[in-house]
Amino acid sequence: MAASTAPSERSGGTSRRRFLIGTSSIAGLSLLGLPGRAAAAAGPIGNGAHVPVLIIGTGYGGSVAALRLAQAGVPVHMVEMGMAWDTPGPDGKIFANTRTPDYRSYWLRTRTKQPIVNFLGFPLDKDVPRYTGILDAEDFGEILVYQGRGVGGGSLVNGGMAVTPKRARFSSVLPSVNAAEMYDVYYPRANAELGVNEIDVSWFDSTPAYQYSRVGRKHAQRSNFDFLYVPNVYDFDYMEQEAAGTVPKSALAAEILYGNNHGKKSLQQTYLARAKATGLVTISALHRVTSVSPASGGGYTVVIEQLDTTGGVTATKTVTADRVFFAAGSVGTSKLLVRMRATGKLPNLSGEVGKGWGDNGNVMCGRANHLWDPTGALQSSIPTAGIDNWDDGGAFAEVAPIPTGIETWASFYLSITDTPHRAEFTWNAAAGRVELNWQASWKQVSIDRAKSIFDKINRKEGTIYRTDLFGIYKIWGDHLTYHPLGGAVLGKATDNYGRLHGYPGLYAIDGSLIPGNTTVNPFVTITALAERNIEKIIATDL
Ligand code: FAE
Repeated sequence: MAASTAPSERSGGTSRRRFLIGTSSIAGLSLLGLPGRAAAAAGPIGNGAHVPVLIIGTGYGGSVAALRLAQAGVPVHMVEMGMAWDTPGPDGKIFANTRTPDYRSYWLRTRTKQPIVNFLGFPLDKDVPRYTGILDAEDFGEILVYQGRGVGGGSLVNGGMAVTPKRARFSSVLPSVNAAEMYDVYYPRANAELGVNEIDVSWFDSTPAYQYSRVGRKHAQRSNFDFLYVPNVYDFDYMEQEAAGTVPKSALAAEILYGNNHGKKSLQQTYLARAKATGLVTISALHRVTSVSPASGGGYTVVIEQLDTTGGVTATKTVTADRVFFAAGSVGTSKLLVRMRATGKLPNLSGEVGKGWGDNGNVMCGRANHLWDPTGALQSSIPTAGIDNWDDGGAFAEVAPIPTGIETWASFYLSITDTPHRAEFTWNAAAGRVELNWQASWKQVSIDRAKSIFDKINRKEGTIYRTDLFGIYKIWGDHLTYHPLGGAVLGKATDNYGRLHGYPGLYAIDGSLIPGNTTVNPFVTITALAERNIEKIIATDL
């Protein structure tokens, strides 16, 4: 019922930490006998290279690891299968608009795969040239898993909703992790580094761009649900300037799913910028790790394919690394580890590898409002409102935009739900690929939980569900997830800090550690957990 800010605790407390890191950085450099900032070689990794630390992937987990290792004086090489996303296309922009997807929008597809497939009976997808674009809609048969591809991982494409879960719920997700430490130290640190900020409620109340959220708030409150203003990494001061017409528009020009050209603090602007500024971090973009195995002289042999923008392999490189961090995301890390175990490259990995995968209970739906209740032609693409019915109905719903540029009279929601179902990645030797045994029917639990909110709102408002967004007469967007989690679960496939059982020097440090659900949007938790784990690893392993 009450309107409140989401429970994120972001007190400072980082200055002493920065000092300590600064000190250990100097110590680390002299221990390693390295010439400081000149230590990292420029350019993509070369065949035959030997690096102290190789990080697979440049999303949240990988970026945290890179920054903290570099600050401790350890040179780091990051390998990213997607593009660098630092060069404008022919239209002068780096990223494509959601209203006009083009070659930049999808990872190696010849046709877009938009989360909302239909609008007013018309299919939305269209042909695009095959390209190493920014959004991957990876198809596992019974579920489509959306992921960001490029330097910055999911931070390039996501909604920026930066939610710290309620403390009471955290321990049900990760019982082996000291919650007091997380909420006193690592969540505040993650929020500060990510640049999380909150919307000015008086502006929220007055701007046309959030009329859709105000309608969402009104309907939630009239049905006695808890309504939250959700923090975000999009700079709300910038957004206010967009509304005033003084800066180039991004959130107010429907940019989000295929990247934001302005305003959003993706990892490129935060962790990765700071990591690169140490001079000790190098990134090879359009490089995909295909194999990790113990090297005869110690450390690990890593095989990497260099890609061109059509996905073709232009070179295969073999390098050695003393330590390897798997930060390829829940799906990327799980696929690599499962394949390495099954094909004898890393046969001693735990039987738990591949297990505990979940979709964070994602399910989408739209509601059709009355004609006197418009949601606005101008909709900020950055969601900043949520409805919390977790304790009573097992659902947390974000009030999401449909930034079509026309009035739709639709309210749109992405719900995160409490679902018991967990899938497993396995190796199909005959097909030569990793498969996921998720079943489409498992989404019924998520639908039922989401209905705990929207059936009630519909009853109260005298409204109905939209049936045109996910097909013809299909209410629920239950074919996808934006929030893959698990596959190398903390305390199961790894120890309590992400060290992979069976192989000293191999770590998982991304969403694969989290067992399938975070009760809210996941990236703040992924970041905070990575902060916790890398601190321990630097202190004890390096
Ligand atoms: P991730 O960010 O996925 O990074 C993994 C990186 O590894 C990627 O860049 C891959 O390209 C790369 N990679 C994979 N395999 C390889 C390989 N073999 N070799 C080299 N590189 C590889 O992992 N979360 C929120 O909290 N709030 C939101 O508002 C939100 N909205 C979202 C909207 C969309 C459309 C999507 C797709 C996701 C959204 N998420 C949101 C989820 C969030 O972005 C996701 O949980 C994190 O990005 C996961 O972080 P990781 O570090 O696990």
